[in-house]
Formats: sequence, structure tokens, C-alpha cells
Amino acid sequence: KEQWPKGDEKVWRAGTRGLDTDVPSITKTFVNHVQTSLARQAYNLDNLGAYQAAALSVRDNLLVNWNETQMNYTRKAPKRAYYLSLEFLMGRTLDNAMLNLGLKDKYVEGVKKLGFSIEDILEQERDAALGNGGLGRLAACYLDSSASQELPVWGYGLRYKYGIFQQLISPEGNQLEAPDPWLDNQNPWELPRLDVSYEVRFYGSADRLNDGSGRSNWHGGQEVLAVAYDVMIPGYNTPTTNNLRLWESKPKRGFDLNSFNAGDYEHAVESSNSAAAITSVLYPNDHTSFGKELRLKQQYFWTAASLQDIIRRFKNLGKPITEFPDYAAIQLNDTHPTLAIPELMRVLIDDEDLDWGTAWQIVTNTFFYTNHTVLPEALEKWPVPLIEHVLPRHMQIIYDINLFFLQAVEKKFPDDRDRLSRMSLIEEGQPKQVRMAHLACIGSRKVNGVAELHSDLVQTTILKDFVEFEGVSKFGNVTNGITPRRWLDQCNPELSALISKTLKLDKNVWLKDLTKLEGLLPFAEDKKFRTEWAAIKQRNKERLAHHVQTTLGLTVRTDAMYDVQIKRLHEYKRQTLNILGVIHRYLTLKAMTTAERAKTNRRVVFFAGKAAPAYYIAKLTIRLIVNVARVINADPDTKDFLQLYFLPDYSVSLAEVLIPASDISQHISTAGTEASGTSNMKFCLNGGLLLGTVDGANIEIAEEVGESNVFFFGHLTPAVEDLRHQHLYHPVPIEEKCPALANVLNEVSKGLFGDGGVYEPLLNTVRHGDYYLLTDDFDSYIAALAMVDEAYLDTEEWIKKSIRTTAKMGKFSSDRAILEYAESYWNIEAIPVAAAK
Ligand code: T68
Repeated sequence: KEQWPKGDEKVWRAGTRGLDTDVPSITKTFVNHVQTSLARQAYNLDNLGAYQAAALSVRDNLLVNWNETQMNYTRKAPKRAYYLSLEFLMGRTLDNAMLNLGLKDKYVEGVKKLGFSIEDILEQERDAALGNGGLGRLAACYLDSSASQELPVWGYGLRYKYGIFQQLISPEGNQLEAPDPWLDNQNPWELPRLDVSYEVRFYGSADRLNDGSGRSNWHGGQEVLAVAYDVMIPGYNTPTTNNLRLWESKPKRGFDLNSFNAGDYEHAVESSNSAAAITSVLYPNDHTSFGKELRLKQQYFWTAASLQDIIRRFKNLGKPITEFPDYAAIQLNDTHPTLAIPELMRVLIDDEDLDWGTAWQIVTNTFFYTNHTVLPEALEKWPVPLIEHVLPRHMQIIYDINLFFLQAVEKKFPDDRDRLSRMSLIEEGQPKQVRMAHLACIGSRKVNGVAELHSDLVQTTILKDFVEFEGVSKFGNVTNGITPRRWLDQCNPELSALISKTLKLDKNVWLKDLTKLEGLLPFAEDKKFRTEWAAIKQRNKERLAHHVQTTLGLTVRTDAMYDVQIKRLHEYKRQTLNILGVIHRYLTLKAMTTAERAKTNRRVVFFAGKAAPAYYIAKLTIRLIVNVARVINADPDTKDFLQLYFLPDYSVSLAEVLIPASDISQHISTAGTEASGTSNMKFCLNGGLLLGTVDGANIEIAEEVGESNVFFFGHLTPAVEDLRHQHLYHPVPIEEKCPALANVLNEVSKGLFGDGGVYEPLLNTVRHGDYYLLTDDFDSYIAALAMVDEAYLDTEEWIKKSIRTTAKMGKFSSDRAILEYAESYWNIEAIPVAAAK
């Protein structure tokens, strides 16, 4: 029986709200919110107001489930998992929340009765873009799957005031960055928990206690407050609603009274500004580590607050601290939260009085580390002097960890100084640097990569010595996944409906067991089904074309193959290869007679993606794409056969429109560089075929859908090192090695796309050094594009490939991935909750 701490149970019960499950209660809540929360009325309610009212009403429903879920967890006290990610790329919430609650149809009807269309309302929501790319979106998919699988998983992140910058394209084709003040129209999806806050210290000094305990007293410096904001994460077709806790930084005291009283107002507010700055903005660099003090402060602020919260929750259970790993598994999403390892050591030793060995035992049974890249420039390193300055106690602990660790290595591999220096947590140099991947690895129970090939590379390259020292069983693979709720049901509702009808299954069933899609295979032979399948792809193209027309004022033809590459701009992802291929196609078309051209496959090529603001070559690639588009789209000889668009300001919401419309998508990284990729999975799930290199998850997709349904090209991973070596020591002039590519580069140089000279630095990355192997892969890339054209011209065969691809994508549900983490890593179980009455 429930405990009613205060007053009359009956009165409480009478006031308790349940779920709105029918149209009249939905419209009632909506109108209530218009009247009270928004202080507006029917006659002055615009679409934005209607969005806010709808969101508040959905939020009420989420909160009912969220309360039940959290109470249930507290009562049952299971082991929980915590997903620490500096990025959560959530996108929009309203549609997803209605679908997960199973109430979308009711809301559609309800808002219609009130004079609104759901499409208009949904368009009002701003994306929550607290992430750069794949790593942040993966975290969002994993939260959806954790809740959908009823797993006790909480996310911890930062509540950035500004998400990933807004991308504008100047008339010259340059990327410009504008801030993304996403919280300006207040955010209905978060719950400020001003009662949940922790203190976090920076700077000061750490004095070792001379009692042989190894403890220190860390004092002085700056103290700031971490305040919790909770975001509800509804599971699909279950009342389970998990929590994502985001921290905001605040000054501990409003301002410095002494300075204020002395009339020095500027100085008085200085420290409060510096506290607020910690969570002000998301760093927009993917794949580079810059060693900036504010970024280090973000990382520590977030890990320290999250750990205090996790430890407090554990202590409420009244168990001895040594049982901590039996109740908490902490997943480190890349090395960004690695400071949690020395921080937990600090708490256990300095605050809890544990000895080193016991503390280390707890730590190494608590953490799990996922690596997302083997690119050297992306591996995080922090200068020792910076850590010493900002986190003096942590630097001591890192040195101590390193000492004990290297002693153990030395014991196992005596007289191997090279090995010790390779494995050390400290890289020698000016300045010395802390290697965060090494720290994350030795401080964790298990380490995994994100696709088979990538996990092999982790074990044979960057962490090879660690595999030899610790044994291979500590290292594993969890191939990434995507949530089919957002990436099929929500973004492609017509296809979802056709699938349910064809499988004769409620979508509740196959969206939770995606392998059920295999039931579509026989229908590839069914002409009527193929026609329906193709008609949906066509309508999705029209939806995209309409979107481009209304947002950019450009007319895109819809009677063509849609060819899409959307991802962060990076040399390793080789958007340059794609645009040079487009130019090659343009030159080829120009050289044809009208009759020859008429026989070719019409193609519309789409690019979208942001470049890190300081990444000069990536920005130059955008400029080239934009200017090639300008020329090609205006050329009367070719414009019926080849169109090119760079869609600005790529986002989760834009992806939701682009992906269902794609016939072919490009995932063409240099072999061995893309850890997994996840958009490749999204395209294939929506019946788009894949043109790619033998890299990341492309390989496993091909294993599932069959090699005949993907278009592979390019050199394989084992060849890459040798090719690079040849570029350096036996360079062959590009005219000899790859004349077709040399010709394309020359046309750009000669100014075919204007801007004489500006592209030289970009072209020179290909002409000299060619680190990403464009000259090695260009010919086979062009050949693969020709194969795509040929295959597409055989319409019926193409549709069959499309159907077979979707049918075999079951493996790539993030439900599968999250269950692997739950079972083989975290050791947690589903904790179902009863539906609220
Ligand atoms: C991506 N990594 C991988 N990093 O590139 C991609 N990095 O292959 C993989 O599918 C995905 O992670 C999920 O595993 C990133 O997106 C970043 O965004 C990033 C951000 C900050 C610092 C370093």
C-alpha cells in the first residue's frame, strides 16, 4: 500500500491526473494550456501558440508516465546504467512523443477540431541540436531504445544554451556561422529541477596529507553550481519514460559583494559570468581535439555533477560503497567523460576514506568505454600543465594511476622501455600530454568499438599494447544501431503503413522486433506491391522537392534519381571525391550529343552538412559544391540530366525529409576511417541503396542485404598504409596515375566554376600527398557510379533491390545494440512499470 505522507488519501487521489487517451480530454488539456500556461485565446492563437499548447499537453502525459517510472525504479532499486555523453542530438520531440505514446491519431483529430493542422504545428518546433553528428545522434537513438526496452538507463549531459551553430551560405558560397539560441522560445520538454544542484570546484591547490594514506586536501579556487534539468524520454508502446539529466552551470553566489560594495560592478559580476560560461555553447569540432581550457571545464563540470548525483542515489539504498558497481554501470561515450575515472578515485579516497586498491577495484568495475574513432587527430589529449592548473588533485591521481599501471606492465614485460612509453598515460613532449583513450581503457571494465571492422582496428592499432597486456576478452564490438521509430515510422509514415499492411502486423510488433521486416522479402516478386513501394518513394521525393521550393525557392525535378550525401564535412568522408565525380559527369555530359544525353540516367545530387568553423579545407569544399551547382543548374545543355544542390543548415529534421527520398546515398570514406556511420543504416531502412567503400558498418550492411544490393568500390583497409607510403616515397604525377581526375582538377583550376585560384589549397590536397587516397579510388568510384546508373535504368530490378534492402535491415535497430550493452556490458535488466490508471 502506498504511503500517503500528508493529508487525506482520497483528496489526493481525486486530484491526481491520469493519461489523456481520447480526443475530448486531449482538446480539453490543449485549451486549458492555451488559457492558463500561454494566457491566450482562440482568436489570437497562431501556429506557434498551437505548437506550445500541444507540446504542453503531450508533456502532461509524459510526466504521468515519467513519475510512475521513476517511482518504480526507486522502489525496485535495480542496477542502473548511466550514459554519459557530451552530446545528445535529439532533434524535434513532439511527433516522436505522440507516436511513442500511441496518441498521434488522437492529437491529429484533436488539433483539427480546434482549427489547426498537425503538419503546421510540427513545423514550429526547433530542433534540440546539442550535438555535432553521429556520436550525438547515436546517444539520442540509444535513449529511445533504452526506454522502449524498459531498461533503467539515464542519460547525463550538458544543457548548452547554444547548440550546434546555424549554417548560412554567403553569396560567394562560403559557410557562415550564426548562433543557435534554441532556448529562446522556452522549452516545454524540460523540467527545471532547481532543487537538484551540486557544487563543482576548479583551480585551487591540492595538498597531499602526510599520513601515508595517499589522500589530499583540495581547496580554494572557483566553485560553481550544477543545476539539473530533466528531459523526459518516452519509450515506444510502453509507459516507461526514462530521464535525461542535463546540467546547467550557475555561479555559487550571485556576485561578489565586496567588489559590488566598493563600486567595482564589472569585477563583481565577472566570476558569475565565468561560471555561466561553462555550459554556454557546444564545441562545434568533431574529430579534432583542441585542448581549450573551457572545454576541459565543461568535461569536468559535467562528470563531477553526474557522479555526485549517481553516488547520492546509490547512498539512498543504504548499501556499503564497495557494492557501488552492483548498482551502477557508467558508459563513457568516447573519451569526453574520462575525467569521471580520476574523479571517482578522488571521491572514494579523499571523501570516503577508501584505500587505493579498493577504490581502483570499484572504479574498474563501474566504467565502460566506447571508442568512436581511430583517427589520430581525434584522440583526445590534454596538456599536463592545463590539468595541473584547472584540476590539481586530478593530475596527482592520474600520475598515481600511471605509476601503478606502468609498474604492472613492467612486471609482465620486463625491460621493454618502448612499450612503457607507448602505453604511458603521459605522452612526453613540450608540453607533456595526458592520453585520454589510455586512461579510459585502463579505468574501464570493458572497451568497445562501434562496428566489426572498427573494433578490430581499435584492438590492432591504437589499443594493441593494451590488448596484449589486459587480454582480448576486455575488448569487444557493439555495432551501432538506429531507432526505427524516428527513422522509419516517423519520417516515412506511408512506408510504415505499407509495411504493416503487407506483413499483416500491427506496427507495434515490427517496430519492436525489426527482424520481422524479413517478411517483406517475398513481396519483392509482387508487381502490385512494387508499384506501391515505388509510388511512396516518388511521393517522398515530391515532399523533399516541395521543401526545397518553400525554403530555398528552388525548383527540383522529381523525375530523376536522387543521390544524397549528408554528413559532417570532413576530408576523410571525402565529399571532395563526390563533387569531383559530379564535375566529371558534367564534363562527360557536355561532350555528348543531344541524342546520347537523352539515353543517360537523370540525376539530382544533394549535399548537406556543416564544417567545423576553423576547418579551412572543409569550408572550401562547401564553396566548390555551391559554385559547381550554380554553373551546372544553369547550363541548358545538361540541366535536364544533372542537377546539384547544397542544402544549408543540415539538421536532424532535414535528414528526416532527405532520407526517405533517396534512391542512392554515398558513404565513401577512405577505408578504415569511418568507425561505423549510422546514416547508411537510415537510408537502407528507407529503401535507399548504398554506394560506398568497404568501411565501417557498410560492410555489415552488405553482409545482411547481400553484396548484389550494394555498390562497393575503392581500396580496402589493409592497402591504405602502403598506398600512403607510396604517395610519400614514390609519387606518380596525377596526369599519369589518374588522367580523368587530373582533367577535372584542371577545369576547376582554370576557373570553370569561377573563383580563379581560390580552390587551389583544396585541389593541392589531392595533387600532393593525397592522404585520403582520392587518386587511388577515383576510377573505381566513377565505375561504380556507372553501375548505379545502369542498375537504376532497370526500374523493376531496382525496386526489388530497394525492397530487399529494407527487408534485411533488422540487425541495425538500436534496440539490438542497446540490449547487447545491457546484457554483455552493464548487466542490467528490464524493469517494466504498470500503466498509470
Ligand atoms: C562518429 N563520431 C563516427 N564524433 O565518426 C561515426 N568527435 O563513424 C560513428 O558512426 C558515430 O560516431 C557513432 O558511433 C562522431 O560523430 C563526434 O561528433 C565528435 C565530437 C566531438 C569530439 C570528437
